[in-house]
Amino acid sequence: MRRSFAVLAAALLVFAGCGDNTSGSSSDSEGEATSTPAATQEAAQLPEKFSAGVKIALVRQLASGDYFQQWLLGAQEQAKALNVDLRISDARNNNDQQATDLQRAIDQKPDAIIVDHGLAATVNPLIDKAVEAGIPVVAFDVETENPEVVSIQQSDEDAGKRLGEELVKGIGGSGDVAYTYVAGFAPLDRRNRGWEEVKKANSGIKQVAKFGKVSDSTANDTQEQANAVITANPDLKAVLAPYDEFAKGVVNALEQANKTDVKVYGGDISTPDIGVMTKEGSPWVATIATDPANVGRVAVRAAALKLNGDAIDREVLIPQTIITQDFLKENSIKTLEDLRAKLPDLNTQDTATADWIPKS
Ligand code: SR1
Repeated sequence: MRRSFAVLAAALLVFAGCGDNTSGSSSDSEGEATSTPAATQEAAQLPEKFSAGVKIALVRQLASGDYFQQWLLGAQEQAKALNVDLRISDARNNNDQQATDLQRAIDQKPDAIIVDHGLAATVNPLIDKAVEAGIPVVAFDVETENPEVVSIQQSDEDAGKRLGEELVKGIGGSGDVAYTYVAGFAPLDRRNRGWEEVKKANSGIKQVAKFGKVSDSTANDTQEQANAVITANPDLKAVLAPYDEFAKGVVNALEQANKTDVKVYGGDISTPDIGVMTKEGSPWVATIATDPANVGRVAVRAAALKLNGDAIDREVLIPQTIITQDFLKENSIKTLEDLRAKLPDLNTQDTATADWIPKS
């Protein structure tokens, strides 16, 4: 009886007043019935408020590129398993738009808000406002100090350091290195701190250029800048590009310039990234990464715990793993699915969870 009420209620729920760049992704809004046997079974085991359906606003600064698409798939999967109506907005790297989206989300009084990336100066005043309004907030890749907010990140300072060390090792300890970095994005700022540490400890490393552009087409825009950097620095030994869209842009530029002797150390992983890394003669020799879909699932679980009043640490750190081109080739890894099978620890299913949370 309770189960049929829950299914009916979930089917009727509509999140009022969505803006143009806002879309629903719950099983309801996508037309995938919550009354499928699996979903119904899971919903029946959820706390009362989840059985009736809860609304979580996902306010994104960026959504384009492999990382962000995979992240969303994971978030949607976990939301479906929790009977969560996930309402998504994408500001397409327009910070004013993200502020508008976040204010709109607050006005709609969802059960929780997930802020996915965002400039500290833009999102923090609104995050504070949401907390004051009693809305649980989870922030992914945001520099936030509000003690009520669950802050998730991918151990980025450590990742920047480890990737930098891998580069130093790969070029024999010294040489000209170019670096892609745009300040203001919390994960990039944190990785930058790790790289700064590596440079301090390795006086033979000469950083000859810093470039990169985050946009709706980051890889293409970064490639244009990389062309000029490659021409101006004939002795370049490596490029540190700790974001896959940066790395892809750099790889394309190197290939166009026929520079086969420059190594690329990237960030993130996806099926297309694996294709680029394992292509014959690819300069992309190593990447440091999480499974982005896993990170999206963790963010939704954290919001679910928070809104249910369950305990959760203020800081949630997801570890990154160095994945080399050799490892991918030796293990015939062609897709993210293959990689997950080879490295099951990429799925941190014990992070931010509880007995009542279905595994997705
Ligand atoms: C523009 S920031 C891009 C980064 O955000 C996520 O942390 C991904 O790892 C990506 O590298």
